[in-house]
Amino acid sequence: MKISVTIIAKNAQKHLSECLQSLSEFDEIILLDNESSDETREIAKSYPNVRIFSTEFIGFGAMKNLAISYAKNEWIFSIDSDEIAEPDLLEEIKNLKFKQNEIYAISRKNLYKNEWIKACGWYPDYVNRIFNKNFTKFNDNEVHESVTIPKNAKILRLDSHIKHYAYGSISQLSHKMEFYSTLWARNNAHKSATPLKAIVRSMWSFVRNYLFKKGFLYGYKGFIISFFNASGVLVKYMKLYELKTRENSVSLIITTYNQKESLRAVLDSTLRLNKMPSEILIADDGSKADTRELVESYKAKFHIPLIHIWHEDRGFRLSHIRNLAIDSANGEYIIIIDGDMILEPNFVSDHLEKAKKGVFLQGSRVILDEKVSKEILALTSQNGGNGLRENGGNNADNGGGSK
Ligand SMILES: Nc1nc2c(ncn2[C@@H]2O[C@H](COP(=O)(O)OP(=O)(O)O)[C@@H](O)[C@H]2O)c(=O)[nH]1
Ligand SMILES: [Mg+2]
Repeated sequence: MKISVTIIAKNAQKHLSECLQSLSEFDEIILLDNESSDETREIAKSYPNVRIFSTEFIGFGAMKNLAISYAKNEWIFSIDSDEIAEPDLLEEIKNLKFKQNEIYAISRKNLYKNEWIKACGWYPDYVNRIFNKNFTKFNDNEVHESVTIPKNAKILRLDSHIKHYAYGSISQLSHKMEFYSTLWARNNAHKSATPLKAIVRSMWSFVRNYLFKKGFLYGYKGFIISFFNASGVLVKYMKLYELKTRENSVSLIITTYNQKESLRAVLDSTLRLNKMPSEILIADDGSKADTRELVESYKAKFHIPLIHIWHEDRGFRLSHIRNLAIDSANGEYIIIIDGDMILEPNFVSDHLEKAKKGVFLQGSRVILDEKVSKEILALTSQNGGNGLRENGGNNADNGGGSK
């Protein structure tokens, strides 16, 4: 059959032979291996119609598209390594019309521990799997990927099935729940998430699958499947909620090198922030002991950790100490400033307002001349660290500060 089968696989030895065996009539099978450490590649090599490629994990959607890009035929049959094409499916595929705008959907028999589960929303479970690669492909979702449906597409449902070894154990259910919920939360930052929504949705998911979709007919298996489904819903929304409330995890990194007086002024300005970071790290490019003493003396003034990261003075090694500080930082969001930049009170809150995944935010600075700088530093040291309270306010009024 002049169709390219595409499979992405990771540690798929358990069902791969059966899978490939069921596909032996196809012209070629592209197997894209995602860093398997088991016998996946060896098994694949023993089938003459298989071509093996490799990738790291780049997301399920992107991996499926990468596999398609290696296919020599226009028509693609995308199947997973734990799925088996049933014999009558092959016959049905042979008789398809293969019009370019047609997408063929196949129903899956999903198995839990070798039992076909027809409840819990697991059946008929149509998935779009056969299509022309010049017409469509998968979306780039990291998880829960699907074939993009163009406007003029015609989706046709086939009568025969794919057998899917969906889950073989409770550990597998729980492991996948953990993996998929993390990916989902990372990819759905635009959605809203609150603890209440997480709880209500997950309870509804359980009731729907166990009662309305008749999970109870399958004894403990129906219960476990509904339970993990519901847990998945709870955990994915809660993970998203935690990501969204990441203002609790901002690391402010301040670089310094033997500039104790200005560092004091900078630390004073951080004490006046209207939104505190969750920690401050002083990235010290090898200052003498007096800087350490200054940092020590400030620790008690903060209710957040103030951490001194220091390496030996062996020349200008600012990038290195910055990287050390970034390595030690616990925050999800990192802000780096120099040890002579006095912050406006809204510095961190402004950042959080604009913070976006994949975006670097850059601020500008108001450069103070020597006279003003000296006055500020004199005030700071005179007042034992509190002298800048008013000056800082003036700076803010003038639109100054480093943001
Ligand atoms: N679980 C998992 N599967 C992967 C990964 N990379 C590739 N795969 C393959 O992706 C396909 C779908 O994975 P599977 O665990 O069966 O997910 P399901 O869609 O929940 O049934 C299978 O062919 C796997 O071998 C990975 O990092 N994790
Ligand atoms: Mg599977």
